[in-house]
Amino acid sequence: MKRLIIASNRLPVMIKKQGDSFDVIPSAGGLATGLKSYHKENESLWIGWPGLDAESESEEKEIEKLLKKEQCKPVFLNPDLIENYYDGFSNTTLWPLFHYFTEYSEFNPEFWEAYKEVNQLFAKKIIANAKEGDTVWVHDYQLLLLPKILKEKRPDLRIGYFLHIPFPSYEVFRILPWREEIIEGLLGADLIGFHTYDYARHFISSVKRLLGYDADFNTIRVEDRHVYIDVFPMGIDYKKFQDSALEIQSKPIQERSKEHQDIDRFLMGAPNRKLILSIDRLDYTKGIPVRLKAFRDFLIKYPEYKEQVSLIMLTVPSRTDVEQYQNLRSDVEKLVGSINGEFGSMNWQPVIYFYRSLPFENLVELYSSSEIALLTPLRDGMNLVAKEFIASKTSNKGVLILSEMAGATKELGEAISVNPSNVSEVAEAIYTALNIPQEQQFKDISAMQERITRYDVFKWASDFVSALAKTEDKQAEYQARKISENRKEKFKLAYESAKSRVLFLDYDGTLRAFVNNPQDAVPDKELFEILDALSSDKKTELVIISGRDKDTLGEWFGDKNYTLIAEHGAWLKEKDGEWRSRLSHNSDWKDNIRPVLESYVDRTPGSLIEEKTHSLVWHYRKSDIDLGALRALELRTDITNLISNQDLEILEGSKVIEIKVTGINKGNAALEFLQAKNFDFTFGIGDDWTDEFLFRELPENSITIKVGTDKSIAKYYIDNQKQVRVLLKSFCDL
Ligand code: GDG
Repeated sequence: MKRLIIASNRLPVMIKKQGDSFDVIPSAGGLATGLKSYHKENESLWIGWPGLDAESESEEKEIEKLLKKEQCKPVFLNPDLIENYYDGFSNTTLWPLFHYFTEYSEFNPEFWEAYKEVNQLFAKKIIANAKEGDTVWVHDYQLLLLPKILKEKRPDLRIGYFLHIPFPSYEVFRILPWREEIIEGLLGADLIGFHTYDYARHFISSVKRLLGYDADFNTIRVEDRHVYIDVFPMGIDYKKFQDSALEIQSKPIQERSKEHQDIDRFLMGAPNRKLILSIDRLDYTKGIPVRLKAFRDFLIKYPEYKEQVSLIMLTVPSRTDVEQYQNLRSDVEKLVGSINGEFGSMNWQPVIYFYRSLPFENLVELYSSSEIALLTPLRDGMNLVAKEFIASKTSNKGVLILSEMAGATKELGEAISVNPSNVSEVAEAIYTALNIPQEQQFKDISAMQERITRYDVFKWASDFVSALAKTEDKQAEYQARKISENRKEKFKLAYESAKSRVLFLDYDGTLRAFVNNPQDAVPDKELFEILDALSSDKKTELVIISGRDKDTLGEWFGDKNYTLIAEHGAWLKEKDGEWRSRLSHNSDWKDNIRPVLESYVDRTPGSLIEEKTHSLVWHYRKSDIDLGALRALELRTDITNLISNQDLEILEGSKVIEIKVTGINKGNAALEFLQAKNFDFTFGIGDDWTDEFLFRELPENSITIKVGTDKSIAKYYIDNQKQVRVLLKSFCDL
C-alpha cells in the first residue's frame, strides 16, 4: 500500500536528554501542533530533526527506538549544521526575507552550503524509507530544495510541498542570491500549496520571471512535467479547542488551575473588567512593539477604560540565540514597563506580561477568559492563534482584531481588520471592539466558527493529500504519450526499415532553443552535423518547416540538401530549387497594420517588429512577462477589429503575434510537398501551436511529436529541444 511520508525540519515531538535518559516532549509551533493530529490518525511516517544531536551510535539507536513509537524517524544534524542551516540560512536569510524584513536578511555562502547539505541529508533519509510510489509531503522554508532532489533521485514518488510562511513578491524574492536554485528546488514537487492566493500569485510570478516557464492559471509547465499550484488555508484541530474550552468553563472556580483562578480574581476586581489577549512567539514579524504602542495610545485617548481593561500578553521564547530576538525582547520589556509605570495603579496592571510557554490547558483558559484577541503581526503566513481564539469562544461572545497582513484575514472577514503599522487605527479598533453589541459579536463569531469548523486541520491535510493524488491522473495522459526509451527504439527500427522517408522539422524551440533576439538563433555546428547526416541518406527527404522569413532560412540552409518551407508555408524551396511563393504578392495591407504594431513597440519595452513577405510579426520575448502578455491581449483585440473585412488572420506563437495572409499554414504546405510523392515513414515535430496544422494534415500513420507539455493533437510528447537532437541523432547513428 502507498504510504504518506511527512518531512519537516522539526518532528512533532522533541527529544530532550535528562541525565542518562531521554524524554519525548511535544513540539510547539503552528506546523507541529496542526499536523500531528492528522499524522496520528493516518499511518504516516514523519521524518525530521529530533531537536538534539546523538553523542554516540547507541544514543542514536535509543532515540530511533523512542521515535518509532511516534511513527517518526530522525535526521541527525550536528551543531555546526544547525548553526548554519537552521539559525543561519533558514532563520537569518529566508525567514526575514520572506516576511519582508529585507534589512535583517543575511546572505552568507556558508549558510547556503549547510542548507544544501541538510536538504540532501533529508533526501537520503526519505529515500531509504520510501517504497515504490509512496507519497512525500514536504513542509516549510527549511526544505525548499528537497522536492527537486527527491524528484531527480526517485521519479516514482509523488511529491507535495506546503509553505507555511508568506511567499514574498518577486521584487523582494529577487534579492536572494540563490533565487533560481530555490525556485527550481520547489518545482521538483507535483503540487505546491500556499495559505493564500497572494502567496501563490507571487510564487508563479517569480517562476515566470526567473525561469521563463509559462503558467496557465494554477499549472506551471516545466520542460517535462506539469507542476500544480493551489491554495490550502491551514486549519486547526477545532474540536480539541472547543471541547477543552467547554470543559474548562464547566469546572467550578475552586477546581480551576492557579493561573485561571488568578484571571478570575482579576476580572472580578471590577464589574466591567475585560481582558484583551495577545499571543505570539516573540518574533519581530509579529508586531509586538507596535501593538503595545497602540494599547498605550488607546489608554491616552480613552482614559475611562483605565482599571477596566488589561492587555494580557503571552510571548513565547523563540530563537533566543539570535541578536535581533534578544534586542526585541528588551524593547518589548521596556515598553511593557513604561506603560505599566505610566498608567498602572495599586489595583490594576495595564499589561500583564508573560515571557514563557504555557501548557495547552492554560492556553485555552486564556482564550476563553479574554473577550478580545488583539493579533497584529506585520506579516504572518496564516496565524493559527486567531482561529484557536475563535474556536474557544463557546459562548459566541468575543471580538477578534486581526492584522490585514496575516493569511488568516482572508477567511476571518468578520474580524476587525487593521493595518498593524497604524498605531492610531489599532487603538481605535480596540475601542470599537470593546463597544460591539453582544448580538453582533454572536453573529460574527458564529459565522467565523462555521467556516473554521468546516475547514479544520483534518480537512486541510486530507484536501492537500487528495489534490496531490489527483496530480497523478492529470499527468497520466501526458506521461502515456511521452516518448520512452522503448518507443525511441521502435521509431528507430521503423526508420531503418523504411524505403523512403520524410522528416518535417520545425526550427525555433524544436531544433534550436529560443533566444531573446530571433536573429541570434543561428544553427550551430552540432545541428548541421545532425541535419547533414540525416539528409545525406538518399532515402530521406529533410524539410525545415518554419515561421521564419525566407531570407533567413535561405541564408542559413539555402546551400544545403534540405527542402525549406518559410513563413508558415507561404514560401517553399525544394532542394536545388528556387523559392516559390504559394500566394500572390499584395502587401498593401501592411501599411495599415504596421503603425499599430509600432505603437505597441513604443509602449512595450523590449518588443520588436519583424517583417516577412506575407506577414508582420510582433515579438515580445524580451519584454516584461506580464506586460507582454497584457499587451498581446490588447493587440489581438485591436487587430481583430482592423482586419475584419480582409483576408488576414492572426497567429499567436510562443511570445509572438503574427498577422498574415489567410489560407496558408504549415499543414497545407506540407500536403503540397507530399503530393505525388510516396513515403513509408513520415515524421513531423514541432513545439508551438502553428505546428498543430502540420500534425493535423500529415497522413494517419505518421509519427507526430510535440516538444514540451502544451496540449497537442500530436501522437507523442518529447521533453525539450535537447531531447529532439538525441532522437534525431539516434536515426543517423551519431
Ligand atoms: C508558522 C507561520 C502559520 C503558542 N504559544 C503557545 C502555544 N502556541 C501555539 C499556538 C499555535 C502555534 O503555537 C502558533 O502558530 P502561529 O500560526 O500563530 O505561528 P508560527 O509558529 O509562527 O507558525 C504561521 C503556521 O506556521 C502554520 O502554517 O500560521 O504564519 O509563521 O497553534 O496555539 N501552544 C502552547 N503553549 C504556548 O504557550 N501549548
